[in-house]
Amino acid sequence: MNQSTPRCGEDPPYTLEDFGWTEEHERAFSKYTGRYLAGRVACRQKTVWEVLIDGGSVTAGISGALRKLGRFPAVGDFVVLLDQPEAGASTIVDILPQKTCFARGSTGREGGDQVIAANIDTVFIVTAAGHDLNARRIERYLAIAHASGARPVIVINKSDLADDPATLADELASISSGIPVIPISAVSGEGIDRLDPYLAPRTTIALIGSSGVGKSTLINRLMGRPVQDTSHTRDYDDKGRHTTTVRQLFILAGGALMIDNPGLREVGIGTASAGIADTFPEILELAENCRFSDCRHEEEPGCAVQAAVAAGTLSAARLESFQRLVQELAFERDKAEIGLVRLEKKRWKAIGKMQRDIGKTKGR
Ligand SMILES: Nc1nc2c(ncn2[C@@H]2O[C@H](COP(=O)(O)OP(=O)(O)OP(=O)(O)O)[C@@H](O)[C@H]2O)c(=O)[nH]1
Ligand SMILES: [Mg+2]
Ligand SMILES: [Zn+2]
Repeated sequence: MNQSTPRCGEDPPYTLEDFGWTEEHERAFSKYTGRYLAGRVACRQKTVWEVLIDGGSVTAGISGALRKLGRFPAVGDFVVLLDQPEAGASTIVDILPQKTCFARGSTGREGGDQVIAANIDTVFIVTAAGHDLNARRIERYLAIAHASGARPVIVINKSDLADDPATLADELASISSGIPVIPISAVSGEGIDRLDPYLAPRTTIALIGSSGVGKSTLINRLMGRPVQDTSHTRDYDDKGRHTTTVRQLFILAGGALMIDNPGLREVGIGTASAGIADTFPEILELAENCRFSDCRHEEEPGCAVQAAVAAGTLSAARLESFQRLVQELAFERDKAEIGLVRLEKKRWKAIGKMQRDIGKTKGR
């Protein structure tokens, strides 16, 4: 943790309830009696976790058993700590069941999803007026947000730089099928109050988006004081360095919990098939009328999806984006199941089947 970041212990004393602890957690925790404490992970630095507990925070490691199982607590997780003051350390010995889990596909060869944050109620997909605004990337974020179980909200920051922020919002609304799109300026404060409905006390919001869109600037504004470093680079671009390097949970003045994340350079789709269905509901609906149940919506006869493109009711770019995500999903699943060997051959075969599977997960 860098020096400018205040430790949670410096904030007024909070209770577990303030961190979002519920009766469900209480029940799951009740089997632990003795020198056990419950807490919520606020920050992870490689092998050290900062955990918020009743009245303060502790720094902890994890038990050998958790390590062996590869169960590493994520920011936002509720955990069980074994309190060992004589050893000068606390140890995380269990992770309580997660309500939601926000993950992205890893871009490495091993595959598998990488947890970004746990127990998130709302995901602010933060983009910025100007170069970052990209419908295709937002569809990607939406797919993983939908799959996580958290509610997505699209936040267009830097509205002060846009000639007409309302038009930008309208453009994005057309790809987001009912998801709220809120233009704000973290610098001028314009539109910030429209985020209030999502900032109820004890609910958890994660900020995700590219580097430089202003996630930390937004946290600082909502905290009412500078808790996070922000970049002073004027002409930020996608290749720019990342200012925030660790995920961290903050408690806003109003009582909501907000997680700042490092900018995501690449968002793999991971295994978020249900998320794809919710992101492209109109395509799944059209596909029900295709002649072939395994239609790929390419050149098949009787394809209702292609017919909609021809009729101008579905944009070709959106269909392309859907197909790209479906292919990526097929690829990720194969990677998880059979490794990279034999992949190319299997890859294309899987796509038709994948689209059928996605149809089945719709609405789940
Ligand atoms: N004009 C304008 N600039 C903004 C706004 N919000 C943030 N910025 C600027 O954008 C730059 C990047 O902001 P950060 O908050 O560091 O961005 P970030 O999303 O946290 O970036 P990473 O930590 O790298 O992921 C800074 O120079 C901010 O001052 C805004 O609403 N309007
Ligand atoms: Mg940041
Ligand atoms: Zn079709």
